[in-house]
Amino acid sequence: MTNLHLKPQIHDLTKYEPIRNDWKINEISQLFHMPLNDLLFKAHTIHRENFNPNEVQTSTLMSIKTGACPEDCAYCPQSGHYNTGLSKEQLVALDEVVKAAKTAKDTGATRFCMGAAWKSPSGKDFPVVLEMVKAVKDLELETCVTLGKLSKEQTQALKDVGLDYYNHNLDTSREYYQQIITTRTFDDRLDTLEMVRDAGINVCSGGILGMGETEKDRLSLLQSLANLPEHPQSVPINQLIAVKGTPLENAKAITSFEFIRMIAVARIMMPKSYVRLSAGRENMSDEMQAMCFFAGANSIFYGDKLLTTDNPETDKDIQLFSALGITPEGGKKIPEQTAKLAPTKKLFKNAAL
Ligand code: SAM
Ligand code: DTB
Ligand code: SF4
Repeated sequence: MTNLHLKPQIHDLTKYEPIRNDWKINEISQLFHMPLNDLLFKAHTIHRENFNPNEVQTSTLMSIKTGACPEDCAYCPQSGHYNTGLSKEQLVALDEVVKAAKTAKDTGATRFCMGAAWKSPSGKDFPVVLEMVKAVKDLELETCVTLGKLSKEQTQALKDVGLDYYNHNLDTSREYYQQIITTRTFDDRLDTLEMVRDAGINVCSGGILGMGETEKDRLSLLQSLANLPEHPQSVPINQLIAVKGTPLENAKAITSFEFIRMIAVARIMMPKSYVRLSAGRENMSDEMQAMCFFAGANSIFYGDKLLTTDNPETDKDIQLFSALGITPEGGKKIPEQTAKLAPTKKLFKNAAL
């Protein structure tokens, strides 16, 4: 006798999945459309095989050069093509970066990511960025930079100073790319990713959901990421922050279940990558974030600011971690004085008994 409730069989959902770089769009679509409980169970099982499910990696962002970017990315408040009220700034000073990195470390972050609103780094500013990477590494933090398109020499110079990660997102599908950005191509992005990978720097590459793309575009983005010669070590999944003044200010938001499904599918397709719940957490409930962690997200941007927009306050994230029994990866205890945790702690003391 068949029991319909047991279909698909539990062993189908817990089947060992090898690392693959040949995903077909119809397979990805089948995953995406599984009953939610089956999809979550499969993603979580794979997550547990590869990671401690109660640890989340924490990265803090800093904008080291803000605004007036020559690129026309339709989502970006920093593009010089749109009026979003941001003023053009110069590269920040090295000591400001060191100060912010120290604060990030003291608050419990393990990686410090520096972002610049450039098409590509200039000859004048690039050596200063190398100094920044060295200085942040000296604080025993992991380093990440996102500077736009790189030359081969610049990539090697970043490797030589010990850069750990380079962030360079594909952002959307190849098919939808030109609707979002006209000042560069999808292939330009792949070229830089190839150089970074070949130089032996860890790749951080992901995208944005909620830019008016179709479901097929979303699945195609995951396909492009997972079918790279190596899975990116880190995969940031951003929910669009619809910033006033950008062409996407009125874009239709992705639903929470679609977003959670995307996280689960990313986890299944790239089992050993860190999947980062990135921009957009300000608009997510605690419960939605908890479901994303269950579905396999295991990294966040941590700190009150992303680059130019707001992120949940540090204390709020500490409370969320506490409520979920999650600890920041790296074994570092978040310092007590940064955590105004009294109510949550009390709640937990009672609940544990
Ligand atoms: N200029 C570099 C580049 O584009 O690679 C680095 C900085 S850029 C701001 C880094 C990433 O931030 C983008 O690739 C995009 O995924 C994300 N981003 C920018 N604006 C966003 C927004 N409004 N909502 C969500 N993510 C956004
Ligand atoms: C990524 O994927 N998201 C981050 C980081 N990489 C550089 C940036 C999010 C930016 C959100 C808009 C802003 O704060 O300007
Ligand atoms: Fe410039 Fe990066 Fe913003 Fe595009 S996403 S406008 S490249 S800062």
